[in-house]
Amino acid sequence: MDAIDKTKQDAEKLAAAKEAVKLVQNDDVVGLGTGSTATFAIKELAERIKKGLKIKAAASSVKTEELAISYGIPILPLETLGSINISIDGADEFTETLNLIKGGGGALFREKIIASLSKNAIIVTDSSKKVDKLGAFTVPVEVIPLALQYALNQIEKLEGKSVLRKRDGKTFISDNGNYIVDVDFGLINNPDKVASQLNQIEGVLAHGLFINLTAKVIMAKGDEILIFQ
Ligand code: ABF
Repeated sequence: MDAIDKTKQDAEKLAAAKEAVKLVQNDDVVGLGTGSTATFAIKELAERIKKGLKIKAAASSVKTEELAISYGIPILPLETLGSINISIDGADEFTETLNLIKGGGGALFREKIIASLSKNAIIVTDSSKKVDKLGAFTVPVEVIPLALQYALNQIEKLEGKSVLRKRDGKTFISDNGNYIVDVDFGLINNPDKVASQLNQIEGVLAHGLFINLTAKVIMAKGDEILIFQ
């Protein structure tokens, strides 16, 4: 992952977000991601709505829902949706094969539901997120509280080093009332295998390995827009 300064990184996030929002069409149901890059996209979408675009949206977190409502974007309850036309979300890492790590913001479960429902799941990133192999960023795993110790034991058997996520000194609680465990697997040679091993642990609601869920990554690098699909 290349280190880039924050101003440059924000300019790239905005450029990628703008490019993605161009793909939204009238009457689409749009899945809204979480995080700073997705926030740029939500603001851009709000601008297009002001100019007459008609859409409805589904939010991947309470924070995103509040933001969207503050911009007057109509929100549909996720549980009522059988499909989503297009979703726009960020990522913590991605590879050219369109595998991702997501969940740094703790919204991985709803983000995964939105990506799974989406006919066109678009990821928007700055140039720091592209990696040859996933795993420098730890894999977030959302665990139902009463299964915590069991899940930690099982993750240890997979040779993952777990850290229970804290925020401001307190245990972080997801929008769904669960814990997030950040797991260091080192660089991951076989993300498919790790994803399916994590899926088999009782009490794991979701993990941040997004495999075969992405249609396109739009990455800005300086003044360039690069598309991976
Ligand atoms: C969400 O926000 C997450 O899945 C990912 O963890 C994070 C990326 O944040 P940012 O766009 O702020 O880098 O998309």
